[in-house]
Amino acid sequence: MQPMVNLDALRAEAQRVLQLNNRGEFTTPSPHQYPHQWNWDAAFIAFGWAHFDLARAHTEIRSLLRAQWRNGMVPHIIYHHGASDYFPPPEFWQTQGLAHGGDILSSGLTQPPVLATMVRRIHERFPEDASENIFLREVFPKLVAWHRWLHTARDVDGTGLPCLIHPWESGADNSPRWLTLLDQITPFDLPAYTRRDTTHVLAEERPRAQDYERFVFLIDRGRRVQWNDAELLATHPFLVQDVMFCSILHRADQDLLALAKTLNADTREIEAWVEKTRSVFNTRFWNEERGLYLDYDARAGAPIPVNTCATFAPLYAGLATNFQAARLLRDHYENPREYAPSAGSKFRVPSTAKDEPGYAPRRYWCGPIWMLLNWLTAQGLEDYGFRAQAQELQRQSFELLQTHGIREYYDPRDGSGLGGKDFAWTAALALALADMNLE
Ligand code: 9WN
Repeated sequence: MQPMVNLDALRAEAQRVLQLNNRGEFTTPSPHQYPHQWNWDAAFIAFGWAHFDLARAHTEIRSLLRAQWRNGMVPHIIYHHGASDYFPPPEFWQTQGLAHGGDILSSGLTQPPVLATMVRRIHERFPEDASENIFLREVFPKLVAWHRWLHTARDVDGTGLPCLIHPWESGADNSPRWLTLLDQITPFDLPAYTRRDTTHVLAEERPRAQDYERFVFLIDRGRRVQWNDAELLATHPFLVQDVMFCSILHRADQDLLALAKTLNADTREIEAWVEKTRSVFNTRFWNEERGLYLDYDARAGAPIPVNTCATFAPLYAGLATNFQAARLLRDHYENPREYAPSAGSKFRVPSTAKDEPGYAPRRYWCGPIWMLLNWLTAQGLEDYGFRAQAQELQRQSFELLQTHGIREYYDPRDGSGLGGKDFAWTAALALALADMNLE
């Protein structure tokens, strides 16, 4: 028997978790493990706040954008209250005093740009609200500046598809799609450091020691060139184009375009980004032989042959043809060896295909289910007319949330909760999933 979903109770629980993590001007992802503000978490969290308190949603986004760099980048960690027991501490990044940097302590990396999409969704909830309209005018140019930086400063090959310089920029830190590349890197001159994450969460649910070493090594390479984008594109040992990041950016570009129209702003530059991505995306990422999307190692000039849940993100972006969508569904999403439930593995969507050698059902981005990925996949399924599948994914997500709590991620085998507890973006995504009217 499937448990009944009590949406009112789920919404109340989501609100409790947001309030628990509320630090006034920003919201922590979880009470202890992540005591700062994270970029894409904040975007979802702001959308979550908009269900109860529009002004609080505005505050969340204003806090995030106050940390925007002068070159347009919106950083991935913002240390509003200075150092904590989180590693890396603010000074580790060496981002202070950079001419192209920001005025608030931050990391030197960015994260997937879901913000414009969430700003549009918030606007659609309150189209006539005076404070919302002032807010929209204020943030719109900042969003454009960030997207411009992504499409230009991080463009290595004229495609306008941004390159990532660290797995943390993908948000899917230790996904096996990145581990294949990290394993080829031999760190040198590694600075001394102490991990803190495993004091909060079991080591077997977190990245391995060798992955962390490479995360630190890549930060060190970035700070040695003062986070100069041209130098990073030319010499950095990790340079990738990520299917999911580019899909999120493409959907956000389309949302930015809609916002530009609402504001009667010039649309030409944004339209050009949308058209350019449309013209290059499938050539760069689609693998006809396997019938899925693969990330691209821009340093080596080769696809990364690892099958992860990022392959469904082009549905969310509207970038797959109907034929590609049908293949993704038939050969992968519905395939019990990869993403569909199978004996001993009840829930969707595992973040890595179950038959990949790097699949590990309890280790962070190597297999566990993330609400963000479920929401993004459900959106894509709905947009392409796979309504029954979207509905089933929504139902399974509610079951996970209701039975196992608002956790950071979940084991696809039995649904047990993993990583941090009372997780703020999971709460926000529960609200987003509840908004999807799939009945
Ligand atoms: C490093 C906050 C963030 C998420 C990322 C997730 C994790 C940080 C970490 O937590 O990353 O940025 O220390 O592991 O991978 O997606 O934004 O929730």
